[in-house]
Amino acid sequence: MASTDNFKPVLIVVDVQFDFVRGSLAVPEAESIIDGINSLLDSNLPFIKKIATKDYHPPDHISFATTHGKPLLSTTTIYPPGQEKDESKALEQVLWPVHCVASTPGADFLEELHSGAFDAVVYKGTNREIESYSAFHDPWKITTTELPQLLSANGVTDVFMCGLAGDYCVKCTALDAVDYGYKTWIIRDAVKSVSKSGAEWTEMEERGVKMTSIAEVTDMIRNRARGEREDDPKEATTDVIRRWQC
Ligand code: VGL
Ligand code: ZN
Repeated sequence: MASTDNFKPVLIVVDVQFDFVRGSLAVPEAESIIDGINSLLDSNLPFIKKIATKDYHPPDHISFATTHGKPLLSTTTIYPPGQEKDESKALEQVLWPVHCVASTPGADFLEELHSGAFDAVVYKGTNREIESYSAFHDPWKITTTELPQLLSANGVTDVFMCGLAGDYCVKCTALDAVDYGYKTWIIRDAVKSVSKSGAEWTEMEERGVKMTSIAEVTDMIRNRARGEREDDPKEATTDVIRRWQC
């Protein structure tokens, strides 16, 4: 029996940029996930959109240690701009090396990434005073990217995510995707984290994010998309089905 569910999956490839792979904030083992991500981008899996995100900072961004004259990986307390006295809005910010500065090579997609496959690129962290790990909005919801609109306008049901870093931008984007009501999946063998602790996977699973793998997602998306087509009498021609079998 063909399935009757509505299934409109998107792929979000988070921050596969030079600085996070071989640059100033290289994530351990990031090189090892590039081929897998390219295989997802190359496959003619019926994602309705393939979206990239880019961390894209001004040179004196609030998340940079140099901006505060403090040691790398120390922390500082940040507040929404103009609300520096509001302790209820205080957040602890890790101070990073300068990375992904807008219009510099460090912010470019990794050269080997098959970036021609992307339908859209979402930029985040572009405001000097505001950090945003999530590709949806900053933690205070002062700024929002075009991602929420992009997903809702396309009737997306499921968000499949891979990229860098599992414990920062991938995690925050996944948790927001859940909050926006999307069924959210992490393609586990296509993500690497800054820290080795692994706490991010438990945190995400506790919040409703599902874990999957490149192999599993490939099967799931082919089968469910085919089921959708078989339900639709107008489309259930041999040609269409053959096309969806890849
Ligand atoms: C990220 C640290 C700082 C990320 C971005 O993409 O996960 N991590 N800025
Ligand atoms: Zn950043």
